[in-house]
Formats: sequence, C-alpha cells, structure tokens
Amino acid sequence: MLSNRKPTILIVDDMTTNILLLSDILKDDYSLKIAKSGQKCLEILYNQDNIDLVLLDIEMPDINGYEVCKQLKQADKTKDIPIIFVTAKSSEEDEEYGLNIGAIDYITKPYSKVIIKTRIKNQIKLREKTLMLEKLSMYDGLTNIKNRRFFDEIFEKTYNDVKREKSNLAIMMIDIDFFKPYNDNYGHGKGDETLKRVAITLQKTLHRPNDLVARYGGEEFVVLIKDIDEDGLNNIANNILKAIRELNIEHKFSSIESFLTISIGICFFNSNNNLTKTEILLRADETLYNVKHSGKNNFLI
Ligand code: GH3
Ligand code: MG
Ligand code: MG
Ligand code: MG
Ligand code: MG
Repeated sequence: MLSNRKPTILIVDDMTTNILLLSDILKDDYSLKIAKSGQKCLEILYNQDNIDLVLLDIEMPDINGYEVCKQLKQADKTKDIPIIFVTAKSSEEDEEYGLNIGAIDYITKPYSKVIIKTRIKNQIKLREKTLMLEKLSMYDGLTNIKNRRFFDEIFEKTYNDVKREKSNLAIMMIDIDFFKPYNDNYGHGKGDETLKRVAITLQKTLHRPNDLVARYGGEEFVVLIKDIDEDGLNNIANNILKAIRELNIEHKFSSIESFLTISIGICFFNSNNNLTKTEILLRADETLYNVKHSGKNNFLI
C-alpha cells in the first residue's frame, strides 16, 4: 500500500532540461523515475506496479504523449494510473483533447513551481484515497481475507481463462460445523475470534499464488483453485481438514466431536463438463449439503 512508502512519480520528457526542472521541484517529496521517450514510458508502466502518477510531455520524437496516454488508458494494468500532461501546447483544443482522452490534469509551460507542486500533491492525495478504497472493497472486515465481491470478480476471470486454455479449476465451499451452538454457548465474541482463526488457517494451507480463499458469508468460506487434478484436490481437502483439526479449538457443543470441525463440498470443472459459473457454485453447495447430511467433518467431490 502506498501509505508505507513514498509516492512514485514517473517523469516522461524527451528534453533533459525539462526533466531536471521537474526533478528539482519534486525530489524531496517523491521517488522519481524518468523516461526519455514514449516507448520507454510504456515499457516501465507495463512492467512495474508502483507508479502513482505520470507527468507526460506531449511532443516527443517516437510516440507522442497523446498516443501514450491512449495506450495506457486501454490496458487493464495501466488504465487507472493518473496522468498529468505537462506541455508547451497551450491551445484550448489541445487541452480539451488531452483531458478527454483520460488525463486527470493538463499543465502548460511555462508553469509556476509552487502551483505545479500543489496540483501534483492534490492528485497524489486523491490517488492514496482511491487505493485505500480499492483495498477496503476487496477484503472482509472481520477476517481480513478476501471478500465475496473480490471472489466473484476473480472467479469470472479465472473461469474464462480456463475455458480458453482448456485447463481446469475447482471450487470448494467450506462451512463450519455446529457453529450456531458454538456462538450460543461460547458467545459471539469468541465466535468471531474462531472465524478469524479458521480464515487464517485456510489462507496458510492454500498458499500457491493461483489459490484464492475468501469469506463467502457468515461462517462459510469459498476456495478457488486453478490447474488441479482430483488427486491434488484430495490432498488439499485432507490438508485443510487436518489443519483445522490441529487448531484443536474446543467445541463441547458439537454433536460429533469435542473440537471444532468443518465440512467441504467440492466441484471440479474442466472444459469437458461445460458447467456454467452458477452451476459450479450450485454443485459445490449441493455437495457440501451432502457432507452435512452424512456426518460432517469431511469432504466430497
Ligand atoms: P451446520 O453444522 O449444519 O453448518 O450448522 P451451523 O450451526 O454451523 O449452521 P447455521 O447456519 O444454523 O448457523 C450458522 C451460525 O453462524 C449462525 C450465526 O450466528 C453464525 N455466524 C454467522 N456469521 C457470523 C459472524 O460474523 N460472527 C459470529 N460470531 N458468528 C457468525
Ligand atoms: Mg518534448
Ligand atoms: Mg447454515
Ligand atoms: Mg455451519
Ligand atoms: Mg452456513
């Protein structure tokens, strides 16, 4: 997150004097990166994640600033990076055009040092707020793992990738057993604490970069795993059950054990079985229901 580091600004200009002037104004408050051509600017932004603002010249010999801006606004990875044009092109038409293709501000040369510094500071503040909101909208407030909205987004993308690549994925629906009696007897505060411990344990057990764990609802979690076969799924499900068992959370009010347990319903998808996203979730849920009705503390595929 941006709050832990100095904001980073990319200065794009083909003329060294312009770069030096801006660097001098900004170097105390920001980390600076320099690109001396449109092409170089695109390379940097396609390959790095930490640029918070781009100061973009328009007249450059290879790709001009307008073209760079348009390309950045078209790519998913770069479309939200704020761009400010800093240019000698001072006509109303140029400025209108620059703002219309997605720049957040347009500053003409010669500029006042204090004004450009302040305008940049304001845009950086806005960027910080946007990143914070983005982060808040992805995470579940209680457990700090990803939330259902984030899961829905990634599931949609992953599902489309898997269809295109003719690979596969699995969805696991995980539900804590006898959690109502747990809450009723140990109290809601203890229930919250236990939910957090279960969430952290799931997250630790599913550590591959392609695995996603999210809180799906109350005491229910969902796991998305890409590129997996049935043997792999069996292993993962057993590891999850084992990890929850090893937490050894006392549950005297469970009808099956003296410790907390979970049930897991799994739906495996590959391009042959041709299920829709809704059907995949529904099947995982039905399978979970079957686990619940055949003794709980187990998984089924
Ligand atoms: P089963 O074994 O069939 O899953 O039964 P259950 O008691 O776990 O399921 P039920 O759906 O009857 O109850 C779920 C409980 O989960 C009820 C609710 O109080 C609790 N719960 C849901 N969200 C939260 C939460 O955020 N915090 C706490 N402490 N409890 C929650
Ligand atoms: Mg130039
Ligand atoms: Mg229920
Ligand atoms: Mg439950
Ligand atoms: Mg439930």
